[in-house]
Amino acid sequence: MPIKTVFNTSIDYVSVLDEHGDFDEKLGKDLIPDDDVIRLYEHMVTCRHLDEIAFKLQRSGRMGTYPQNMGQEAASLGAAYAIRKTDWMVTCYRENTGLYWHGLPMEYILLHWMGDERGNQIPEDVRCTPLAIPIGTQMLHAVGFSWASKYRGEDDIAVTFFGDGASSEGDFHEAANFSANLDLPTVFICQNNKWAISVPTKIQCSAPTIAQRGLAYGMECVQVDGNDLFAMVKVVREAAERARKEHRPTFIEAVTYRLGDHTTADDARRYRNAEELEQWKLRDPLIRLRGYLESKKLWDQGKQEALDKRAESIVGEVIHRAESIADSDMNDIFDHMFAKAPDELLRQRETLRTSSIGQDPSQLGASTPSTAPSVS
Ligand SMILES: Cc1ncc(C[n+]2csc(CCOP(=O)(O)OP(=O)(O)O)c2C)c(N)n1
Ligand SMILES: [Mg+2]
Repeated sequence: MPIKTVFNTSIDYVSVLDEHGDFDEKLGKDLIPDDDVIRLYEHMVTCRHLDEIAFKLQRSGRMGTYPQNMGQEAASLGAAYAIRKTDWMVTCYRENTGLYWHGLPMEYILLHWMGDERGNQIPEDVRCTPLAIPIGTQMLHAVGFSWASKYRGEDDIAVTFFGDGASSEGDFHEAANFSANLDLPTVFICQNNKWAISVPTKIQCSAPTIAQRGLAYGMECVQVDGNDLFAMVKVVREAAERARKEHRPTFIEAVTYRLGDHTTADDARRYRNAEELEQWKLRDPLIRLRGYLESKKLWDQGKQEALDKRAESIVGEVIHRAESIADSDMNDIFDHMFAKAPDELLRQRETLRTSSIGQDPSQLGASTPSTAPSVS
């Protein structure tokens, strides 16, 4: 029997506004009205400002570890703009710009990184989940949301974000397999920023694209310029439509770059080449969008200065709200795990209340002395 090809495919790369400022009129036609492009640019600038200030808050001891989002703003924002507020955004930790657009108040993410759990108590009317720090877990949660939506006969979808590193986790493969085989409305967006901390993408993915990982599960797959807001809106809109109407998942690989360190606990200069960074700075999504607006005479230096001032004041208020939140009730750390707390927990609750924690010998596993030690 002759050999025949049973599978043949290719992966498209989508770009609308490229790094040289060239705009594809055909692909970009009616994609985003000018007024919205301005609002989206203003939002990106404000979020960049917050990102820079968050870095300084960590450096001055006012916040814990923080992962900067700088350089990756277009990917999550384009997606958030393309979906509905009733859809779920299930993210990791470099999607602040999209989450704020989707409705999450900005101080929540600061509170999260300040170690305050109230930053994870998402308001009821905002359809997003707390930031997922264990790499990859959130993709499975997204599949749960999309399955629930289909099961109830609703048309909400779930859009999940993860990194290139996360696409090597078992969680991704389980989520993708489940979603494709059960026909679930999930959009998988991999932000390939070239690095998983100090591990370059090419040593944990031997295939030429990450997008093709989705092919194995029978999904539509596409690679997109993740620093191009227009291209992101285009591919996510198409994927959302496919999810809503056909209940089919899509895998989108958004090619981007993190311009900062992995987190404030990292120093990327130790493993990343300075030249690579300089090249990607030129592809900054903010520079690109500003250039687009200026070329259409929709933006100028005066508007930029006014925006920078506005952003400064918005960010100042956000930080004030995060830092002036009332102290939480110490009992909160005991009260939300069990319907009926076990005795040991109740004992800890009581000892904490009387400030005796660490002084009770039985808590330290030491036997209680029969007589008090003499003090000479
Ligand atoms: C399950 C798990 N394993 C390891 C880590 C440690 N860790 C934190 S971030 C990271 C790399 C993630 O890389 P990627 O998915 O590409 O996301 P990026 O940080 O580049 O946005 C690792 C290994 C973790 N948080 N969770
Ligand atoms: Mg990465």
